[in-house]
Amino acid sequence: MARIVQPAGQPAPTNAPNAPDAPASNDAAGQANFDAIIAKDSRVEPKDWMPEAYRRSLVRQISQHAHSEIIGMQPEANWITRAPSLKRKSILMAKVQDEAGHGLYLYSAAETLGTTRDDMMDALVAGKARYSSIFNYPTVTWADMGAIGWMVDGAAICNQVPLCRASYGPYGRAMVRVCKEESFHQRQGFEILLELAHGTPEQKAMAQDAVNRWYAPSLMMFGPPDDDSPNSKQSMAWNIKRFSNDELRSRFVGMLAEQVKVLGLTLPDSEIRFNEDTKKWEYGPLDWEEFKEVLAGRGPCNAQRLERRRSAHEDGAWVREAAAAYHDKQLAKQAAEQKAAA
Ligand code: BYC
Repeated sequence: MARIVQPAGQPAPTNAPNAPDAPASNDAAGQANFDAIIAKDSRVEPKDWMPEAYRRSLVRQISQHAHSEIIGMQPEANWITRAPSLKRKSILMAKVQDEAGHGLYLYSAAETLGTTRDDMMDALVAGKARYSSIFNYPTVTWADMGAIGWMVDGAAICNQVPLCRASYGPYGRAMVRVCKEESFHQRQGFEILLELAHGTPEQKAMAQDAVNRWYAPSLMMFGPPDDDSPNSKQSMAWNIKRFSNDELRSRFVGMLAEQVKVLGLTLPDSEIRFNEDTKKWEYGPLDWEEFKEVLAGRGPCNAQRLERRRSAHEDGAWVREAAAAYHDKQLAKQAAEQKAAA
């Protein structure tokens, strides 16, 4: 097993068994320690030795997750200036701001694995990083804010509550706070739809249309079917993922099937049923070709989302430069003070 070497600028803590100058013989002890942590269903922390494949897989998943939160701000930000009341506007602004916060917790969690935020951001703006397929669909009416909250944040909760128990400590802990906030997001979306569904016939039709459009893409958020999910098996063996993509999707359908009755709306799938034998919710076929197209960058809004992210990144260059200049100034001040005191 190759020894993990921290990238430049990210020195491993000196007590880390995988610090660059640790002897290679630590690999066997590190692996044994790692295996014991996983077997006990305990937590791996940044200073612990971990297999490189585990580290890579976590960076893959956590960075994609962070990018999803940041790109996910765009479809809803589209409606901030057009929200139907001051109250709705302030709620939506707070929600979009929360998503930025989620991105920051997650980038920080990924940084503990030795990757830098700059590298992750460069990969995103270069179009080399994944983010959730769902954010490549347009938000065409106000009801889409309801459908996103109810279905997209609802799917996120189903997927992320088990991630609170992910074996990697910083990821699991970030998820706890994220899930609390997603619960609020989900309820505000449900409430938007509830109000529209009990409004005028036009408002009810708008709510139904949004549910119809967001239903299938929100089911696809859980990833490809299990047979077509190359990462699931290993991620589950490492206690990162706790349930398979199809298992979580089925639970989510069950949640929607009950809640949609309260809304007085319907789901655009006549095949939804609870199978008493398997005790699982079943649903009609999803268009996995469409999913692949979106992942390949050819979804309805992929180009627009990336372009917007790129220009926001460029527009923010002066902030990063100012922060770096301030940091350098503080270091110089500290050095001068130390010199004077010596
Ligand atoms: N979209 O082997 P699989 C939010 C990729 S934001 C794009 O099953 P895995 C919110 C997958 O990455 C919350 N790509 O993978 C924000 C893999 O490609 P790579 C978003 C997808 O990792 C703002 C390949 O397909 N949530 O809530 O075992 C406003 C094969 O898949 C997708 C997260 O990010 C997809 N839908 O399982 C409102 C959750 N699905 O990496 C709301 C964290 C799959 O091999 N992530 N792929 O190149 C996860 O839980 C898991 O990574 C997944 C996929 C379940 C998504």
